[in-house]
Amino acid sequence: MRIDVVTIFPSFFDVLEVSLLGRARDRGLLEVRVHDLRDWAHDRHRTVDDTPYGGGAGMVMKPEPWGAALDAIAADAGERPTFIFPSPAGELFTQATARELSTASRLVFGCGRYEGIDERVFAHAATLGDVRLMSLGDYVLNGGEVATMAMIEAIGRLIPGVVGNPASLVEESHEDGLLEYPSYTKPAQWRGHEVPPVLLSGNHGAIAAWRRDQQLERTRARRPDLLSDPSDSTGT
Ligand code: 6GU
Repeated sequence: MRIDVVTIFPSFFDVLEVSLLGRARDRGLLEVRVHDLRDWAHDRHRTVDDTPYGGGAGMVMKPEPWGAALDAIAADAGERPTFIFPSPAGELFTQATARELSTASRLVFGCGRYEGIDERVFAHAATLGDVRLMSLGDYVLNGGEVATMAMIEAIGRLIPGVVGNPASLVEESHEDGLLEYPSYTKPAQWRGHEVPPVLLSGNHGAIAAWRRDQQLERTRARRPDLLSDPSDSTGT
């Protein structure tokens, strides 16, 4: 997979080098290229924002640098990429979204700042590829950079070969629509807290039943919204 990121803060993405995804890149599974939006701003001050038509607070990102950046990246792709614009006004990014996007060959993340990007940029991007506005949840970040990092990590670790043990991907939170069961390791007694005895029993059937029970109990307590979703696949 090839991922391009357009941002006014390219150095934000330097940490990708040192993470799990750095190794994915070294193995040729994932390439991330980060571009400075200001490289496509051609006035003396490399301006990327302006005041909003209709008035209001804050600044809006100008369409021209975005248009030039997306044109150049789409031309280089040689196929129609999927453009992802992080936005608190987007559709919710979930594990299912990450799975779907992990099969794409070209993703382009457009990181907005200020009060947003001129709306016409999304219409133009739609002439070059698929466009998705994606939100991480119901809270507001200052810009798309942190959200893009989170989405790249969620998507990248689902590319076959990126995570060493594929079984660890199957058993984790959200893959089966439930929260993950609790985990323990040695010692069996620690500061007066003990490991649930069933896990020391060697009875694999009882362990599997206990873990499923814990998943349901935690999900009911912490995320009842996951159980009431009629589209869930858990049969609960
Ligand atoms: Cl994707 N972007 C911004 N700016 N804020 C957010 C978000 C995204 N998701 C939740 N809050």
